[in-house]
Amino acid sequence: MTKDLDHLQREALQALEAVDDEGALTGWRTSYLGRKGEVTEAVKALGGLSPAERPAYGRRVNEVKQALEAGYEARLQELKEAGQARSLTADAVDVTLPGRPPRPGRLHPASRTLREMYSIFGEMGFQIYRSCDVETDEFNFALLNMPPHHPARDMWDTFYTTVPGVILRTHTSPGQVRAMRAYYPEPIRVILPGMCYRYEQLTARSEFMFNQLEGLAVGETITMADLKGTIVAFARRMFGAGRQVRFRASHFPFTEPSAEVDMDCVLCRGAGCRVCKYTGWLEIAGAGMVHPVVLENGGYDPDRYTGFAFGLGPERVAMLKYGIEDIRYFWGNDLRFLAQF
Ligand code: FA5
Repeated sequence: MTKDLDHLQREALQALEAVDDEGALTGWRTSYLGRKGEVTEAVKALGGLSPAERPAYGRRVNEVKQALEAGYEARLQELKEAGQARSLTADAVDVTLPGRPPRPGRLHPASRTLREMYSIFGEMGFQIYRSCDVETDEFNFALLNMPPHHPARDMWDTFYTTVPGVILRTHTSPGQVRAMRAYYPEPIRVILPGMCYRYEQLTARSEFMFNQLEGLAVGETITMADLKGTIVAFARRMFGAGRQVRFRASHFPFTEPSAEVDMDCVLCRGAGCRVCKYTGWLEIAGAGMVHPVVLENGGYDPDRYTGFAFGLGPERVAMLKYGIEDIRYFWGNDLRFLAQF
């Protein structure tokens, strides 16, 4: 009997040497050490032996079982190591190859223009005041001297939310009252940038969403001359020294007097061309002296304080600066356009 066990051990260990992958190793284990495997059967045979034969046979069959189990573990380890070594050579990375350069992002032309405007106004002492994109009817219209049914509201129709009286702002001007209430009774010199939304016919010059940059100065000695000086300095810093700026009488319910600000055409320098519709001038902003009613709504006594305000369109400024023909490129998300900046 023990001779058979010697034979079994020799044969199993020889077979183990020939095993060269983990699948075959599992098969080997089943046929020798599995529930119906040869070693298991040999252990079961113990029951049929005489009491005299049992101790020697039992000891030997245990030795065989342990030798095979140890052989199995050792082979498994060898196969795993060989597999790892193979994949290290097959999947090797050549670390000396040049890397793929990451493509850095860039600023959107509107953000770029806004930042340029921040730095110009920043040098003139203006701080940035961030107001809300989602506004109330009260701030967007009523506090700016446009009570319900005021005809000027038609010019600035907008998007409405499902909450009555809550709208997307049509201009950055509601931020004037918010800034005044935040700064009162200090003098104010702020710019208010951000998105505005309008129910608007889309054209090459008009979008339904666009940025504005509002300027607001309030103090005890502010005059129209300060407004003109500020806008002229901005135009010359943004578009080059020697730019001509003119103020054309206009009307906004929240400024008195009000003006549209024009700059001589960047293309023809005032001679007249297609871009300026042969007038020689391009409109860059709405502006004026803050209306006494608005000063009062912001908490400032209009008998003591005065202020100026203006509203610039950064996309329109960028169109002039970079010669962009159609404002719809800005939010069309076409990389061929955006990658040029
Ligand atoms: C206003 O929105 C006033 N709140 C401006 C103002 C501020 C006047 C402070 C007085 C004092 P207006 O609707 O003209 O005015 O817009 C101002 C600027 O925003 C325009 O000159 C233009 O540059 C830009 N803008 C207006 N509508 C659009 C549009 N649909 N698409 C792109 N830019 C626009």
